[in-house]
Parts: sequence; C-alpha cells; structure tokens
Amino acid sequence: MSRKHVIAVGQLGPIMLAESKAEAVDRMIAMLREAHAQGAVWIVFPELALTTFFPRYIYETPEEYDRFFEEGLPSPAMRPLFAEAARLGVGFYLGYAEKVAEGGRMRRFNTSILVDRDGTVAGKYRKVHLPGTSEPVLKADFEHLEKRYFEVGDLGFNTFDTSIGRIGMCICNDRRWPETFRVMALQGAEMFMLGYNTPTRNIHHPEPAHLREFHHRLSIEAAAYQNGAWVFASAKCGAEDGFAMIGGSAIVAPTGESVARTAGEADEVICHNCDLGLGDYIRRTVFDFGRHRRIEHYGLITATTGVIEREAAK
Ligand code: CDV
Repeated sequence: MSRKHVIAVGQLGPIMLAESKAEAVDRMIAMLREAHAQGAVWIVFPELALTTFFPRYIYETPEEYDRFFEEGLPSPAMRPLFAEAARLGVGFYLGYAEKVAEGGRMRRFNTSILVDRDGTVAGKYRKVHLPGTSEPVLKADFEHLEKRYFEVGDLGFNTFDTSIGRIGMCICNDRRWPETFRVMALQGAEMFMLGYNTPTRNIHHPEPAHLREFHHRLSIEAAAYQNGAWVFASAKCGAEDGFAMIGGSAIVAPTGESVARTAGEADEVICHNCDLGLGDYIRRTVFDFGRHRRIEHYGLITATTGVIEREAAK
C-alpha cells in the first residue's frame, strides 16, 4: 500500500466577532474543495475554527459565552462541513470549543477532532496546556483567558489509526512542549496535526514581534525531526477586530524542514505530497527510541512540574 498522501493545511484568516459560524464553515468548505481539487485526502483546520478567538474577551457568565461553544458531534454548525467532506472523501482535523454534559455537570474544553474520509469521527483531543489566566490581567488591551473558559483536557495525548495512517493531535500552546509530541511518538504517530491562534503580541512580556513566528516554527520543526514524523500546523491569523495573530501555517517533513508554508494572513490552502516513509530512517537511527532512550534518567519529567528548589552554594 502506498504511504504517500497529498495532505493540506487550510489556514483561516480573521473571523470577526460579528461573523457567524455558518460563514466560517462556508469558508472552510471552499478550502476543502480547493484542497480536494489539488488531490488532497485530508485537510487540517485551525484551533477554535468556528468563531473569533473569544478568550481575548472578558465574559462573566455561561449565558454570555456559550454561543461560542458546540454541543454534539457533528454540532448543528459543523454539519455542512461533515457532509461536504464525506461527499468528497476528504478527512479533516477541526478545532472547536466543546460543551458537554459529563459526570452530572456541564464541562467545557478546547477540543479538536479527526474526521476520517468516510465522515466517521476517528479521534478527539482536549487541549492540555492551556495558556493565559482565568482572571483578567488588565494591563493589556486584550486578555488570554483560556483558563477561565476551559478545563484542562482529560483525554491525554493519544494517537488514532485512520485511513491515511496514525495521527496524533495537539492544539496551539501544546506545540511548545516537547513532551506533547514524544508521548504521541511513543505510540507510533506518523503525523501530528495541530491548529493555533497565536496573538502577535505577547501580553506577558514585551517580546519582539518576529520572535512569535520564530518560536512557532522552531517548535514544530524540532517536533517533526525529534520524532521522525510529519507536522501539519494550521493558523487562524490576521487581525480579528484589530487584534493581530501570526500566520505561518506550515507542513513540516520528518527531516525538520518546512516543505510548504502559507504566504499571507488570509484564508489559504497549502498542500504537499507526503511520504509517510520519510521518517523511517530517523526512527531507525538517531531517534530509535527503543535503543537509545534512557528512561532511568527521565524520572523528573513526570515527578515535578516546576524547577526543584535547591539551597544556594555557600
Ligand atoms: N491559543 C494559544 O494557545 N495561544 C498561545 C499564546 C497565548 C502564546 C500559543 O502558544 O500560541
């Protein structure tokens, strides 16, 4: 069986607060069709792809923010996308805000799904590394309140066997953490798919703007190489009601090289004919985990979160 597939990334330009989910879905369907016309069998859409990046705003009650969330799979808003993707035989990754009744209470997560080429849901992931705060910082003209609106994901970093191969998922900030990818690579992930919304300005520290895109690229290229797997990273970007977010959506080969990148900050499709065998030599040689990993020295990775305090030497 051929292990080559044309896979696409469907970057979204800005979605304004006033824009409807139906409009966002129409834009994704247009990109789905474009990807299909280029021979793609799968397309990766961004994090929270149905609405503006609402965690930048302060809302007090669920009555105010529940309009950004989806219930059920497919949710009513997603149905046209599911239908068109199944008709074309194109699988997809989609990020959305999930609201679900579980354990006798209402829960909310920053979630992504994999939908296979026949329209069946092949996997679900709930974002683990939630950035920002739960209370407003109030020093900036926008906030990053993911910890206010979402619970930490409870599904772990799994991999999913699909019609095109074994896929692992993560979301935005997760890509900055090497643990994310290694856990999935240890389960044989051949592809990592992720969406992101990365504000151009770091509200926690006055960082030069160019570093935002550099750190994004550094993270996904390192993840691909260090795990011998493909990375597909899809931005929602541009200025949403004046709040700028980086573009730089990319397809990264297991060699760590970006083989396709978006050029702008609008809706844009990039595709690449991906050889899933390309990472085999990396996983057989320098990153042959079974031969070279030294887990007896990695205990601290799961034993502590922060740096261990040590008395200063006299
Ligand atoms: N949506 C995100 O997770 N954004 C973060 C920002 C806050 C740094 C990111 O890692 O891109």
